[in-house]
Amino acid sequence: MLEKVNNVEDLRKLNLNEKNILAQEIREYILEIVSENGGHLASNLGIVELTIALHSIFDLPKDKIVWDVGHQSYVHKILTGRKEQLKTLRKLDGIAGFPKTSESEVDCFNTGHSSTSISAAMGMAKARDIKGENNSVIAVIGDGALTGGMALEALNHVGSTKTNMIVVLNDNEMSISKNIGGINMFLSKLRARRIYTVSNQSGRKIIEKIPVIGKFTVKVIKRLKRSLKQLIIPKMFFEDIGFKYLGPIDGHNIEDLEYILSRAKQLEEPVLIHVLTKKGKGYTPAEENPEQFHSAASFDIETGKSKKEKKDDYSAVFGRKLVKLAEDNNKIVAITAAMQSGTGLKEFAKKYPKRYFDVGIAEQHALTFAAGLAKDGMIPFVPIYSSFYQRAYDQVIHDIAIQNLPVIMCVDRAGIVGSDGETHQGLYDLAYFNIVPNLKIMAPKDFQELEKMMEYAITLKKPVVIRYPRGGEGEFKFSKCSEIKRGKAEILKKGNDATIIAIGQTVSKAMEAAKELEKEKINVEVINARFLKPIDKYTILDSAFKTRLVITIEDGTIVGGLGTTVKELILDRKIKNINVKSFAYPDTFIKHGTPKELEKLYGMDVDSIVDYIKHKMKYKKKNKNKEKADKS
Ligand SMILES: Cc1ncc(C[n+]2csc(CCOP(=O)(O)OP(=O)(O)O)c2C)c(N)n1
Repeated sequence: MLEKVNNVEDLRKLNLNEKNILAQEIREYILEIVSENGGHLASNLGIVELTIALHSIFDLPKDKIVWDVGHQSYVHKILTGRKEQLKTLRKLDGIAGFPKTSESEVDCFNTGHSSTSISAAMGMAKARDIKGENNSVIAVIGDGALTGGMALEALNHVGSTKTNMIVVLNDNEMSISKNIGGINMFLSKLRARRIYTVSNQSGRKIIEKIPVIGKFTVKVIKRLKRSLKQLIIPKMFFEDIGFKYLGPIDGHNIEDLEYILSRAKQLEEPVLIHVLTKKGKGYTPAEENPEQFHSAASFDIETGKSKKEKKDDYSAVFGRKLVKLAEDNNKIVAITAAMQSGTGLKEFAKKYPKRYFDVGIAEQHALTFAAGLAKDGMIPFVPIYSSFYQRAYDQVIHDIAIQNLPVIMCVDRAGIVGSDGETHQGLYDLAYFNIVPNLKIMAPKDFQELEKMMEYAITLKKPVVIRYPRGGEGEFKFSKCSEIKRGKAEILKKGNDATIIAIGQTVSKAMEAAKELEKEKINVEVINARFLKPIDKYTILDSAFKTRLVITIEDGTIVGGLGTTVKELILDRKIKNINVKSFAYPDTFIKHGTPKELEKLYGMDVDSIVDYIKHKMKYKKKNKNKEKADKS
């Protein structure tokens, strides 16, 4: 069936039975691709029938579907002309793992971060109304994403303004791990209701057809139903805030889905369709372990086992160290925004359930909650991915930094993350935290230094940022780690020809480059900055005076981070004849690809650094010889 279906027109020619066969074939196809390329498997397996039904009822691009997070859009891509291209999923220059307006006109909005769909869809619905057009707008959002404040803010707005749009709530009871919180408790009450079926719908249609008495009967039944609902379910939250609630409905029954979607299409008010699905549907390992298959690296289809050798990574080191620190210090608490395993907190959660908090996909709340804990004597560690820290920027400034509260903000997945692409690259945290007063910003060169920084952060009793990358240590192995001192950099190698100042993971690159350059008799000084803030002015300026050629390296944006800070330092001192070159990512959004590919593409690999210094040294030598000749 999949062979015959290249686009929505082909899909619409199929009967129900054929659509069900197609659903199974799409599952197999996605499984094949994701087992090779890696990707968000479980969410896509769970949404196959719903996507088929959506495309059977709505006409894109006239109608708009906004996919929340967007990680579940593979089926949509298959059905909208990108079936073959999906084989390049998440590869450099291949199909993105999230909706991209640049990829197709039926991807009406770029997503990647959670809880944005209802706001964006509402904007499109209001724009339609202002323009006097007539199309449907649908937000497809998971129960996990519904825990994000922005989704609730949007529901609040849509319901009260009676905006004509549809919210499809894809409820699989899972965020990445088990969904949590009051909304989830409320949804479970709704789930407990009998599933909405076409049969009771058609019964209702028959009654509706009886003239006069039919209408009266419908009214009575409606009233009765409402009062029953109120008896069984304490509060119909969605209806109370202005939505028509339809559901719950079986999310793997295409017929029922098509029926309810076409009904919703006719209504001219906010509609919420509550769809129940199974995450990982159809692939046993993913059904049994949806968390592991939420986002998986390449794996063996038969066994479900990862093909990638499991190596230690920064998140795991962070998690283990936090457990140790918490043994001796009962003030330490840990907060996650729905990323328990990704941030290495599984063991902590098990060992210290009272001091562990999963707040849902709610980064803003996580940080202000941490501020409250810190204000009253606790020591909160808050590991959140760099790109998701963006969500909580004002909370960091307003609730933590201004009050100088000792919250330890651990910025995981800092730097290039790879295949998830531009929404997930952790390239901005150095720059956006750099301008916030009161913060101390550190980045470790290896695991050992991360542990030392965590210990040191506790002693500071001030707001601290520690940023570390996805995955493991760099190529260069450091034998020891000196004590961390406030605002002090670490000179790792002495030299006179050039100064390399690096921070975090890029320190390993600096040492590799230095080793390469030694072969050419170029002797560089390598400084591990350790702190971006406060920056170690003296160590940096001393070395700059000596070598007159300064290279900075950071896995962040070229604007506002280490490079900018070092350049300002040198300009402030009005030092002449010092060359400064910054290796950082350009002022643009960095697409998906492997970290290695992207490093090479943007000249951030060791070879590019070595080539630059070699070239500069030739120039420097020429100048020196000329100076000598002039003097003689
Ligand atoms: C702001 C933000 N925080 C965290 C994430 C990481 N994340 C991606 S998907 C996901 C869970 C989403 O659950 P749900 O919406 O129920 O979708 P499902 O995968 O279960 O279909 C999380 C926490 C994110 N994308 N954006």
